[in-house]
Amino acid sequence: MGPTGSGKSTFIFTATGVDTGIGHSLESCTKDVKMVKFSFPEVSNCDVVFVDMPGFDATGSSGKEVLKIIENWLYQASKKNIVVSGLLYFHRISDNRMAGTPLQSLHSFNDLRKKHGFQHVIITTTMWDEVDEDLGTNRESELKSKYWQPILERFTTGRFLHTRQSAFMVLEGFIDTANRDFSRLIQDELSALRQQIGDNTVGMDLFSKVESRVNEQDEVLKRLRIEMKTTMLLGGGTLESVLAQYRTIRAELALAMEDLQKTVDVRLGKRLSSLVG
Ligand SMILES: Nc1nc2c(ncn2[C@@H]2O[C@H](COP(=O)(O)OP(=O)(O)OP(=O)(O)O)[C@@H](O)[C@H]2O)c(=O)[nH]1
Ligand SMILES: [Mg+2]
Repeated sequence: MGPTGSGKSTFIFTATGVDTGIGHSLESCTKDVKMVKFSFPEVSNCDVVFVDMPGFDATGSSGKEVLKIIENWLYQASKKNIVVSGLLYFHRISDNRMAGTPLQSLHSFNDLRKKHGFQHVIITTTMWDEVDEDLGTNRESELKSKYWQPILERFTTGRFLHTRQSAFMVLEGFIDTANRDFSRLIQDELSALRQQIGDNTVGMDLFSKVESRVNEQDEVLKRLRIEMKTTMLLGGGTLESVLAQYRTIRAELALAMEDLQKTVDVRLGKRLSSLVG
């Protein structure tokens, strides 16, 4: 969320390659809520769904209309049990005043956040290529102490530098939390699977293979993420070899699951299935 033209759709395009509609004219571009599902095992073992919202101050619509569109989406999402893991709020670091639109937009965002009880906010600053870095850094500090801190209860900040790497760095906190939750759910599903097998000895042997491959895959994914970060920050690294290892384990896990399902009549949990899907 954020003011029109703050770079919301550009961020999604840069991270996923999916163009939800980037506006290059003076008119607001995104008019409706658009969702982009993104799957990238090197970063996360669960799908990330981006939701692109219209700008709070969209041209041709009143602020109230935009809020209604956003609120309606949030309401429908809660009815479908879609959990919003966090909110990205966009701000152009090139804005040289915090008055009018950027300020009103921040207040509207905060009202919405409070109303829906959202805790996790990442303020994402854009247009860093349009300002001198020192000037941008000073602005960022001033924004933190005078505007964001007094308005938002809890937030972190991230700089979007128009690159895919920087988009992932911005999302890191959300992705880490989602990965931890996902790993916990996988362990729950493994316990449920073990219970289904009961005292079937052959089944338990095959289950052990599935379990160890799942845990190996989890480990290799953690290493892959560290490699990704190192490669992004420093270049080089051994990303390719860890990636090859990940692919091998994934194929072995698929075979182990197939063997288990051929031998014992078990139902795999949604998340376990997604590990090889
Ligand atoms: N120079 C520069 N231009 C950017 C950056 N991010 C976005 N833009 C440009 O800003 C313009 C608006 O970007 P959008 O992504 O459409 O902005 P939006 O927030 O989705 O706008 P609405 O859909 O109207 O709410 C486009 O011309 C983008 O190419 C950035 O970091 N640097
Ligand atoms: Mg847009």
